[in-house]
Amino acid sequence: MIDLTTSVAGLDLANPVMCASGTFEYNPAAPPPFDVNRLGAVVVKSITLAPQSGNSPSRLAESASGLINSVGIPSLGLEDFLCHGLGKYNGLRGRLVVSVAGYTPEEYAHIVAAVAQRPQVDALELNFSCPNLRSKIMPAQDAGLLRECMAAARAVTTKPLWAKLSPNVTSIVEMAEHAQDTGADAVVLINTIRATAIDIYRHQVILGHHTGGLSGPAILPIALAMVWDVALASDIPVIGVGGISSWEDALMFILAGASAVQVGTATFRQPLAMMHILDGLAGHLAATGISRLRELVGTALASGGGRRW
Ligand code: RRO
Repeated sequence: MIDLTTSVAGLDLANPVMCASGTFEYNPAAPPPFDVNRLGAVVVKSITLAPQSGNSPSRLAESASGLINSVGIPSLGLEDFLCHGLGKYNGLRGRLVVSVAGYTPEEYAHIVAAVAQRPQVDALELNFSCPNLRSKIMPAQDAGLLRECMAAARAVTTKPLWAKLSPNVTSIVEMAEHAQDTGADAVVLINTIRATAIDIYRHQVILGHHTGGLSGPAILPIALAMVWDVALASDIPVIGVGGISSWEDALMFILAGASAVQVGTATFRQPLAMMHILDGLAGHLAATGISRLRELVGTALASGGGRRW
């Protein structure tokens, strides 16, 4: 019997595979071509306090093995989410994680307090790292602001809080420690990497916001190194995300210390990617005679010689 269960800071998941925020919209009126209840968790696109329309087009540009987005969190706002958006997930049997984005510590506290009260919400992912917002500085790039936002959210709920961090920092380990210090139960590593693209015929930058965030296979080794660094240096649970498109990719993150993984850009190319990853992980365990996936979490860390920081 293959056991794919895992847990993230005490929150049990049926398996380690979840969708990355903003890359998979669940709508029971137009269901996806797979059983959503097979996912370890569904992570909802970030919601903001006030409605906002997102960035002007173009919002997407392709690059080698990657996708650059500058979507800018189109959001109907907190009230709409609570009245209409959240209800779409009522039929789900798996875990539900709501991603939250704010512009100030007070906004994080306000949204988290309201969303966390809802019984169907199992955890909140605090998006501190969207590269496409109007604010000049994101919390994930400013230790003081990160600490304020994290502490403000922590003060209003006992539900699990996952801090999603940015790769665009000098030390991901230090930022993860700031998040843990101020109340994060887990860190989600990584958000997209700041990037851009130029239209060579128009001599213009392609994205309406000028720059965006790079995702997809191009960023996998970078994300993996950050998961590895944080897992080696600290005991905060890590959720790995960045370019995962196969079960082998997912397994690398798990061996590097991720308790669970998120799949984003791969779903755009292959809508069944998450199911293939799930099946592939189960097949690998069966083939290698390992019955429990959680036994594999972090097992490659020993080859790194233990703690380095
Ligand atoms: O909406 C976006 O532009 C966006 C978000 Br919230 C995020 O967290 N990461 C990203 O690459 N794009």
